Amino acid sequence: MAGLKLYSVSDSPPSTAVKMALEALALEYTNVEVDFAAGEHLSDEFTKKNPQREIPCLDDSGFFLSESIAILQYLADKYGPGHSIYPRDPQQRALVNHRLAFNISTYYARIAEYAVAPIFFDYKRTPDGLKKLKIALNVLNTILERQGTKFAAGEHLTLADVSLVAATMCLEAVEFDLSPWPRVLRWYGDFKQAAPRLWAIAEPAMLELKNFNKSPPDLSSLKHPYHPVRGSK
Ligand SMILES: N[C@@H](CCC(=O)N[C@@H](CS)C(=O)NCC(=O)O)C(=O)O
Repeated sequence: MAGLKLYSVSDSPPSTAVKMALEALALEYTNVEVDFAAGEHLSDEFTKKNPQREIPCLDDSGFFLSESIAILQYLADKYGPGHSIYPRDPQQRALVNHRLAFNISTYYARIAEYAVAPIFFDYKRTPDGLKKLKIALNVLNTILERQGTKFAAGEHLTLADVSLVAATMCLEAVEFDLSPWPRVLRWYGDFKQAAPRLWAIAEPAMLELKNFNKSPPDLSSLKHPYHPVRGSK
């Protein structure tokens, strides 16, 4: 089908990052909500689109792409060349790419393990997980402090902020106290103020996660290949 189609889940942080980038780049797209609880992303049909069996997945007229970072970069390169969201200057772009790599390898990875996975699956929030998360927060706080800029990779909002905010909203959802990381707290608040249209996309996802954190969804009929499902036999 012609045009952009996004396979996403409404409370998914990486899906939220892609939706924010689509909005920032003023791109029209068709959203396809994937039924995670029913394991739609594990189906043979979805596996043909994304062998990783993960959400989000972009379909650009038959060109399929997963991994939110790759999707953000592709959208900006193809549909927003010259847009300040993904600067062309090699060093500025390298800083954006660094923040994106840091997010996927470390920051969101630790948030996902500590804050998000225990909402949905039979995992506990452990002291080790907390220690690793705090180290990642220390790093982001230090980057922001040393750089002294409003946004994560400089004075302009970039893909780095979009991706890192989608991760940080999970901490807000689980009511994690960010006050020991004042630069992170300030940057997160600044983003909400500076980009209300983007935050209007993230906030409902954050609130959905917040509700699920208080009252976890019933995934007991999901036969998950690797996550321990709560309440399953
Ligand atoms: N690195 C991937 C992570 C994607 C991801 O973890 N998506 C979750 C939903 S938020 C998922 O599809 N998980 C598959 C599963 O738990 O079965 C990205 O940034 O897009």
